[in-house]
Amino acid sequence: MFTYSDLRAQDPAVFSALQGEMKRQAEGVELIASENYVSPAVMETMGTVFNNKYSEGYPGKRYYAGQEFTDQVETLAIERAKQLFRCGHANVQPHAGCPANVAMYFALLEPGDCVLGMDLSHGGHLSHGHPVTYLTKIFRFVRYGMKDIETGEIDYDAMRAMAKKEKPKILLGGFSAYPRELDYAKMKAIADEVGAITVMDMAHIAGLIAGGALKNPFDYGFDVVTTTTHKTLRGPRGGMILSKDAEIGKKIDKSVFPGFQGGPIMQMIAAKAVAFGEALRPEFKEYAAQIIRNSKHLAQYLMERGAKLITNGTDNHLMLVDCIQSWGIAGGEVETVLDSVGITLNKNSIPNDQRKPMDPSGVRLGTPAITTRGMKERDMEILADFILATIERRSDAAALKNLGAEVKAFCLKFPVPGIKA
Ligand code: DSN
Repeated sequence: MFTYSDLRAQDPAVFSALQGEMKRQAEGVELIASENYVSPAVMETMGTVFNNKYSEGYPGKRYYAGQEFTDQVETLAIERAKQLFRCGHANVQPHAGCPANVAMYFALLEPGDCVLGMDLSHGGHLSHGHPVTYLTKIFRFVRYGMKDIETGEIDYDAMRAMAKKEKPKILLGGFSAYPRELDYAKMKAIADEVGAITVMDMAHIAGLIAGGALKNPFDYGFDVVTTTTHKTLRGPRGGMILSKDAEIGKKIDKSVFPGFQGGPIMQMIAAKAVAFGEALRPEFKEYAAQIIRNSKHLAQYLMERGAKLITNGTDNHLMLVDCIQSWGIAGGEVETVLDSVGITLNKNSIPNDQRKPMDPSGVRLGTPAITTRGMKERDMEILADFILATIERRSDAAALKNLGAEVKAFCLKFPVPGIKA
């Protein structure tokens, strides 16, 4: 456990906010599908003197002197990432997932080139070419989506037709709100037909792939995989770009630095090495499998009690609930009332949503963080009962107060790593 004694003495205002956040995390349920709790060792590494070093370049080829130990930790992170995901090259310097995707596009495309990616309203991500991003000023994004929202099956025939018509240079997989698995073999075959590079943004499911609970796109011949390191992979906040071979890796490295970034954040790279070391251990396989068992159990339990889930279930760590169909209220209202009892999730658009993005019909929830705390299937039922009771009694202030106390008592049985309750 950390004492933060220097911070406490020097800056009471920041310490007080930190104390509040630690209490919030310990006493509440974290169901935001992209969040997790890192181990004390990863947390410790993020606060080390590696912060003090400038290390532009790559191990063995830096611009400044004094890189003996930064080279050691970056090499460890690279080698562990390659081993974890069975690929030939890893760049561990991207500061986050969006910068990783931007560097990837510029490494592989020329201005005006086309990318065929997942429909954003079917679960795709902003960095896959949402019109609000500057990416769309430079590259042309076209879309594939689900054939059937009831099953979540991707329309691979439409994907093939679109690929033949638009001749994309990249066929892009990946999502932040899609509860099913992609058929990488079919995607690779379509890409090969039109000469496209295959890229998977596995940010949400990296830990599930690392733990062997979901398929690895590299096993199906994918060329490049981008990711964040802090979601299911349970590492520090950051990004990473993996490639199947050193040839593509060279282009990626040039694009990350000096193309887009300056000095890498070395304490985070050291923490990535620690997190990847954890993910290589046998117990991480069990963690990944339990995330999915919890997710499927929670999904089933909620559906049996009237919740309408997009695709009627889940194959991964997340589920998307249509709140209008389930309970006759919008996602934002569900988010707010659950937050009031200590259950955190996020409002989310659903496919073909009739409502605006800031006031959508759905909520997204996921099990990576609660699984890290040690919750199992029976606990999913308790959580679902809290969720359903909170929504049902949303106008009853006294009931909400009692529910908040019950949620807190329940959570305190599952310590958050590194936080003393
Ligand atoms: N913010 C992340 C998520 O919640 O999925 C994606 O960028």
